[in-house]
Amino acid sequence: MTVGSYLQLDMSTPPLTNQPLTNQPLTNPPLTNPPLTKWTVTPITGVFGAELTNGRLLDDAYEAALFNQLLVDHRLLVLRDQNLTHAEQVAFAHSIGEPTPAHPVVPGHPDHPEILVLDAAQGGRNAMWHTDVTFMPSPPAASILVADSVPASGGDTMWADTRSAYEALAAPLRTFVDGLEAIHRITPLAYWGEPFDSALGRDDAQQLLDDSRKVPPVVHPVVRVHPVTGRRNLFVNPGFTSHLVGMSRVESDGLLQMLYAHMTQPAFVLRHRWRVGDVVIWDNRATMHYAVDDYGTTERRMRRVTIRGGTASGPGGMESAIVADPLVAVR
Ligand SMILES: O=C(O)CCC(=O)C(=O)O
Ligand SMILES: [Fe+2]
Repeated sequence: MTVGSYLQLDMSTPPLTNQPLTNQPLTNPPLTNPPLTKWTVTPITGVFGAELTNGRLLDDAYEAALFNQLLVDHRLLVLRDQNLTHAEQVAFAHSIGEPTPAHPVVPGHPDHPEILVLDAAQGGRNAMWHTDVTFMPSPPAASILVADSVPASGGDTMWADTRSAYEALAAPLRTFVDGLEAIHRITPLAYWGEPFDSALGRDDAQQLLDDSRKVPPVVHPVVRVHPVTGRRNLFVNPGFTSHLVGMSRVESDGLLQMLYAHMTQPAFVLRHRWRVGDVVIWDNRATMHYAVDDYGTTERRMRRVTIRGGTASGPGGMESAIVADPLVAVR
């Protein structure tokens, strides 16, 4: 029997209803037909995320196809006590897909070019809701984050399930957002000619402006159809989405703020309390995340590897693309 023969791939999109959240179909059910695996799969919230226990990544019984299935089913997987070395993190990334270089503009680890080191002492704090690298036409499909040093308290990371958020929108809003397109930029503030946020120092502001000149803007559908599950999710994020196409700034900012407030409601969010040796892997196509910055100058060091992904497809067939004209939204 091959691995694939017992994978339960749900390609169907269930009819969308507009019921209160508590009446929504359970999107994170315990697996009713457990695959033949060593993993014990424990859902984390009522809508997404699962902890895998009772196994080690990359050991003899590890099955990449099964792992990928669990990842798209649950959107986020937590594995404690893995203590992966840098080389093992990269090897694991190869087992589930093709690792990308660490980042389009930030240099990777000197010995492991796929690894992005996020050291709080070096400014590696990501206290902003974002989906990784959506300023590129083909953002990563998944991210693999390992904790090397964590504060005794604080320094948690939060993830939001953008699929459940989409499915819980009122029906007329789902129809409305299905047809929208959004511009994403490495430095969203720079689009409007205002890279100089008052919270930034001069060097950081200069860096933002330089980055924005190196990486052209891209357009993505606001609603993404997941390439594996066929389910729809919201695909805008405050970190990199600068504006909606064809709208005034008031319209675009107002709509995006409403979507962000909706997406970050506690019912769609989980919060991970890190221990050294943890690995968290997320489906970067259907989630966004936020690293809580509540630990002052305490040491916190993480390392990330991203898995190559494809362009996003919208419900009407719109595909992500580089934007030749950065004034695309000016009417
Ligand atoms: O430091 C964290 O918890 C998350 C950092 C982050 O945004 C990422 O790894 O993509
Ligand atoms: Fe991130």
